[in-house]
Amino acid sequence: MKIRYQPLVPFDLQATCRLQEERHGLHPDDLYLKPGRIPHIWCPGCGLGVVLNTYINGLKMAGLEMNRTAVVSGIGCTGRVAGYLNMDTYHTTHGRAIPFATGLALVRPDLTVTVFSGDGDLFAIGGNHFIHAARRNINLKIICVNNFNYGMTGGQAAPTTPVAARTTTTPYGNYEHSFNLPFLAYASGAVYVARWTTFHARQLVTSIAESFTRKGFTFIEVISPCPIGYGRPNKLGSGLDEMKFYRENSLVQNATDPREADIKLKGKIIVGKFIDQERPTFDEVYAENILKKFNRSA
Ligand SMILES: Cc1ncc(C[n+]2csc(CCOP(=O)(O)OP(=O)(O)O)c2C)c(N)n1
Ligand code: SF4
Ligand SMILES: [Mg+2]
Repeated sequence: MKIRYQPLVPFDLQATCRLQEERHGLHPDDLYLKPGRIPHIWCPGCGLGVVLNTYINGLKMAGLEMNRTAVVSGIGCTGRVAGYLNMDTYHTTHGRAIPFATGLALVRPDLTVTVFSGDGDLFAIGGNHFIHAARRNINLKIICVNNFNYGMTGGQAAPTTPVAARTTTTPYGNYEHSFNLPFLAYASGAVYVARWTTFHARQLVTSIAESFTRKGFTFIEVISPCPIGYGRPNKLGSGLDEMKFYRENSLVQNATDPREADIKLKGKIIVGKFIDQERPTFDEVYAENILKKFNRSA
């Protein structure tokens, strides 16, 4: 293939559209990104670029067509992924990604619907939607980027902020117990539960690809650096320092009982695939128990 190098001017829509029409860009993954949207808004050292890249590679590994997939996000730095991916994406209101995605997944069971959002969006304002979608086993692939705070709005405490961690709203330390997200997902009914950090990019790609092949509600937590909102008040250094911390302090323990996976400030982080089980999905139960009565199929 002939590669023509053409420097991209930020937000040069025409140049990126041309590259796309030619079906090549400066990087093969450009095809997965909406023309003209790069550079992104994320801070230097933020982990979100890694997570976006692993999602693209998860699609590739699973062999999923972009026109058979959709991404729904809420509001937050993480929620911005929806604006960058070149597929059907929906940037919904804060905390409402799961109900929006539920409707989409129910009317379009042929699509793989991913909910891509932050810890605050999915577990603070959106927490109620999360537990009920998991309980119903709606066919949704959830990727939650956990940076332990509300990054976008200035580093406030979230339900994931570890005990004693400092944030703008907990300047003397947070003394509310934080959610253990894999345990919460499992207890609510998720069929697939994994946790990785942005340091574990390869394992994360495999988990994302694997989750696409599972029927029902899957949950992947990605621990990700937020050097601005969380790293700075907790003296964790740069984004790269947070990656080094993950390398030195993560314990890969597949099949860990999720209740053992609590995270403590500067403590060890247990990562791995924790749960992989089958349970009838909402669509299956509905078809079997309701539609059948009216001689209708899903
Ligand atoms: C209804 C409503 N309440 C509050 C906000 C303000 N708000 C925007 S993003 C956000 C928190 C985002 O945190 P998180 O989901 O963890 O995403 P991050 O920025 O850390 O990736 C809040 C509180 C809003 N946009 N809408
Ligand atoms: S505030 Fe944090 S999460 Fe948001 S872009 Fe900056 S580093 Fe990333
Ligand atoms: Mg967050």
